[in-house]
Amino acid sequence: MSDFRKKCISYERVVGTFAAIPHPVAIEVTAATGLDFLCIDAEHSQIDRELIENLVRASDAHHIPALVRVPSHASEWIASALDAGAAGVLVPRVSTSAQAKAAVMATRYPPIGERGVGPGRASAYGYRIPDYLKAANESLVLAIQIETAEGLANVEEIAAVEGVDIIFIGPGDLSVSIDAMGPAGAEKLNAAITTITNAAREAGKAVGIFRPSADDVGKWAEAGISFFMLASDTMFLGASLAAGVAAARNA
Ligand code: 3PY
Repeated sequence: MSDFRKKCISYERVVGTFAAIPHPVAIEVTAATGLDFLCIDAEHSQIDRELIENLVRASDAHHIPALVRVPSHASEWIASALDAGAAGVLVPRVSTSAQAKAAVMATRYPPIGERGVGPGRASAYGYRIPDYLKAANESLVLAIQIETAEGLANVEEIAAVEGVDIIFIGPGDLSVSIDAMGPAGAEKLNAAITTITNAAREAGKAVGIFRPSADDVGKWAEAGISFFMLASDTMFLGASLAAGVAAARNA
């Protein structure tokens, strides 16, 4: 099993960020910061399949596991990200156990799933297929994202699906879906996050969450969350430049 999956499924705290800038230079900068992983965001960016492979390559050069948030549930996207050498996938908008099972099927080789065998970068373009087939089910991380009212209602059945490693909470979409946006919705949103966390931990799954900053990571860690996606490269770039500009103007 990869060290990264071992850490994830044993509830060790891991901290990463979304990589949304479509260039390997941004991956090199991000990968050198001491984080545990990064997640190439192909859902909310202009990153395409060919670029995913180059971004994974850049992350590998720094020995940082690169997950890919695929833009859809399509097995072709999951296969392509994994064949490119991603350490795992984050599948967004999973609202039913059937969708969670389909993600497992696409991510795991038989006998657990039905991922197709291809001579991609992950298996040294076919030279190491037997080794890769043996290692992949044990080493690849499957995170699925709960971020809808339907997903919240079905969380127990979703969390029970075998082959899923991490239940990842998307608070932004969830707050929109359950009508809990802004400060007025904070209590309702926090209750939903707690419900998902408790259901997932009850089912033996690790829990992840997106946080725009580290401000309340300690609080959510105490509640049982261990996988933290801290903002994104674009958010950090904007925030730190804005702070620097403001400081320079006032110096
Ligand atoms: C959310 O907060 O909804 C997310 O998907 C985080 O990217």
